[in-house]
Amino acid sequence: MTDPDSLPLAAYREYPPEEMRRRAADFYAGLGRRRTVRAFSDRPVPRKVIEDCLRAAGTAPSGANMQPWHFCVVGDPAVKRQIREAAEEVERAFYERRASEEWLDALAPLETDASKPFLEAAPYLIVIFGQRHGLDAKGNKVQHYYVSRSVGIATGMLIAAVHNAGLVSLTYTPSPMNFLNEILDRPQHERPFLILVVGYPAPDARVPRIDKKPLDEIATFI
Ligand code: IYR
Repeated sequence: MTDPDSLPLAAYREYPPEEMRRRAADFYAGLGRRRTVRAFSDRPVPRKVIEDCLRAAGTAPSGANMQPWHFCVVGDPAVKRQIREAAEEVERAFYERRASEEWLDALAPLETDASKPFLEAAPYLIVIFGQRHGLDAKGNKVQHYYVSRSVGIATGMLIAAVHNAGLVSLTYTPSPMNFLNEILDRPQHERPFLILVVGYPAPDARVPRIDKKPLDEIATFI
């Protein structure tokens, strides 16, 4: 029996093998140019671009299609400043006390420290929350499934969308992140997942000399 609520797969497009190979290679070449950037310009970015990148992220697959995410887009300079101040406090504790020597050694090539000027310079901070449960129209809890996987997938798609638009991003995770619920007035059943800092790179932006593992190190064909 055909499910009466199902639809034909109208949007699917098959490409001839040669075109498929070219598209896969071109997509890799494009994503391969993405770099995480920590020095942002304060040049404004059209809000419509951010909206479409968020719409792209919102197409992500999720457990039982619950779409257990919320994207809080911070453009207000006063709120960005609040986030910077709270984050730098958390980071000072991290760099001075909480981080192990091993962790600090692993971070050394990135040349990070507790100072986070990008949180005020960048035009947009997209604070991504995962919702442990949903709420229906009557305020009853709706179970969510595979929340961290779902939010991780949506975040990956957002990063790719931002890159595709010609902007740069930084995946930023102060720890702990619960100060974001207070500043952004998000309910306790939403957990901050990460802050995606988005904008143009500073004209003098530099990136660490790091590389990605080759295919034979990251994949096994059986
Ligand atoms: N949140 C800190 C430390 C940090 C941790 C990891 I794992 C990184 O990949 C980079 C930084 C900071 O942003 O400085």
